[in-house]
Amino acid sequence: MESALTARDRVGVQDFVLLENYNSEAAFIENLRRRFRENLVYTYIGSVLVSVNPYKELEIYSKQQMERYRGVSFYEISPHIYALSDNTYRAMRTERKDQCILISGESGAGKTEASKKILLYYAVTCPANDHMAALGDRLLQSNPVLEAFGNAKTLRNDNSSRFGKYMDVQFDFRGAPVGGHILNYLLEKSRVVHQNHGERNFHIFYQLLEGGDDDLLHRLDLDRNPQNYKYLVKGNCPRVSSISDKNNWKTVMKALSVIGFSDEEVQKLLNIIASVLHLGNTHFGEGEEGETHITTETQIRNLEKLLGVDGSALREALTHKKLTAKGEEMISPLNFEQAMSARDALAKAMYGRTFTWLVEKINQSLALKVNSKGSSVIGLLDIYGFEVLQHNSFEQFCINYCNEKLQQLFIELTLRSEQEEYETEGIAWETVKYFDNKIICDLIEEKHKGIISILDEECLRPGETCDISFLEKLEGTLGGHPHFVTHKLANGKTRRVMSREEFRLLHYAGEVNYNVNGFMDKNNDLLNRNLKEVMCQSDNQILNHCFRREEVIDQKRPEMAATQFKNSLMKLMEILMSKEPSYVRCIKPNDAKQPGRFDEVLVRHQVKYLGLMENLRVRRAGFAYRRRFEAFLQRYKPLCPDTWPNWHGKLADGVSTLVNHLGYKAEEYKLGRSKIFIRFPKTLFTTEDALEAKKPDIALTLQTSW
Ligand code: AD9
Ligand code: MG
Repeated sequence: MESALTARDRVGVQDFVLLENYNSEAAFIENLRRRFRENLVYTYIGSVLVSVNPYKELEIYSKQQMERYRGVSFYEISPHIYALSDNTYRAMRTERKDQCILISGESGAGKTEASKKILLYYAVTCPANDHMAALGDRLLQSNPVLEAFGNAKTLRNDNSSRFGKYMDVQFDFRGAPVGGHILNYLLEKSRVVHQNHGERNFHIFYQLLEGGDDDLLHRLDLDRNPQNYKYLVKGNCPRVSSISDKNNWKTVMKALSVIGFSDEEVQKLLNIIASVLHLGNTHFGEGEEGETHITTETQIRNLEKLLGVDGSALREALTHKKLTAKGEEMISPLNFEQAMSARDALAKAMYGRTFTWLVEKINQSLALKVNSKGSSVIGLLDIYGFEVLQHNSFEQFCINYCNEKLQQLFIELTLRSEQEEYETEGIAWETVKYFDNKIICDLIEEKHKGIISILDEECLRPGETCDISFLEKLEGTLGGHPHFVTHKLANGKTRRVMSREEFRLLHYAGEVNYNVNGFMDKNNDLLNRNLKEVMCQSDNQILNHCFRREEVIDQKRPEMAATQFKNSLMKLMEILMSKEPSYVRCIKPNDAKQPGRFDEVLVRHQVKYLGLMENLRVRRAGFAYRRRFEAFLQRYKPLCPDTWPNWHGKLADGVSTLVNHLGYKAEEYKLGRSKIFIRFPKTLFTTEDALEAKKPDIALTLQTSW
């Protein structure tokens, strides 16, 4: 048999805290690489799970594997997403405290896959009765539906989530899942009308065209070729080799029915999806006086039929704007550009609001049907990772802001929990230096002075405002801030590498240049009132639900997009703070979406911005390893005649006897109130080797995973 040392050399350590040189980024990455080469995609940093996307199906997610991890102590078995799921579940059950699992990482790193695996683990391993079994099904089926409408092929990920998702799973006192609730964040609506080269619109459009039967397409007046639809051709990428739109269509239709959508609701939903495509094909002509008219009557007729709206009212609303000035209503014609953007705004609003309706419907289906006393919750957060594209806009600004907030929460909570553990164990806390990104969060969200406030103010300011005037405002207020840069240098000269339309934020994860073009429009997210009126009058129940009369009557301006997002993030932070967090930090090994490739530069960057080295330093603050007395004694008791086969005294005394016998020196370890803390990995390895020499079969569980 291979010795423990060579096994460790070959496959690295299963917990980074056991790295000899825990300050070395190179050692960290080498450990990841070794494990990745051996298909060991999971590694711990204490209780944090680091996961590297294998980009291939591994045989580690079977039911048997689930059974292996069920009820087994976290550290006694190789790291796995199931171990984390099980541990979280048991913590919820035994400590009766709500839990949450925060999954982070960049686009394509494996967040959504991880969240699905966690959900599947609960659906399979938790107790259930008939009612619960149906609930488990509905929980699982919510994924294909939300992915069809909220995911798209991007350059980074063929199945990229274009919305953030937080899902609560509620368990009853017996530990059976009894309910669920989803919160969705900021769908990337701009994708409905525009896609970058090599990217697609949301999956559902292609699924419908590819999978819908002839009768359905005939009823919706659609033909099968995505290239015939303006909203689908921008990326020039109608098909994706890794995706079967046809099969996924079937899955989605089945999932909708399992969740409880009626046939009629599905029909109305598809009417809206088809209408978005017809809207995209609606064109305008310009008259001699600059007035705009619609040149594609068929599309208007289709919309009239599919949405149950009045065609002439729609025609008017697409080419005119209704204003109220001094209490009087005025109609003013739109020019060509304005009409195009009114049309796009309508498509985005229809799609975005329908997505929210879908989530609400799913929530109704998952809602607690029985009064469940003593229930507790596990929350799952799968939210977009930090994004740096070639061209970064409002969406990236919001996404990266969200990641700043999550990083802050991570720092606060890991530091807090470490500190608390040291305190409860009665061990002196050694301060660890780390970068606190609060300064960047403030830069973005502070009232009056932050970027979001300035953007809102600029959007509300009467008179001539534009994206550039917004940028100038930013410069005026924030110039000189250590994390904010524009082309203007303090000495009045200009920075040549930056465009005049950009500002740069120095995020905790790296620098990002944002182009201000479109910021004001996207933040305003305005839809002309007369278009809203037409939608309100639709006889499609979904649209009726999405466009309320009150909205048209009430002239109060709703909150702007960035502020809405900020407020929903604040609420999310509160939810997460009230729960016990666990973390999955996902890493993408290469940009080519290929198995077996480990791009060191790419991985190093992610290790940096996920704050993993800091996380490790905090975790190691003095001690490499810690275990509860009983777990430590149970494992190593064969090594000492006084503790073998059983120790009958106090646990602390047993551990003390054991480590004395093993010759641990005073500086090598400390005993807390319920745990032993070991300073150096070497001490533990020597003990493990001794165990392996004595009891090869016992040592195997730990050793094979090293
Ligand atoms: V994004 O921010 O939504 O764009 P995610 O969610 O982080 O991104 P996702 O989970 O969708 O990434 O993973 C991307 C692809 O990697 C998947 O479609 C799979 O093909 C692949 N993947 C991810 N995790 C695993 C895994 N554990 N095993 C096998 C995986 N393949
Ligand atoms: Mg995802």
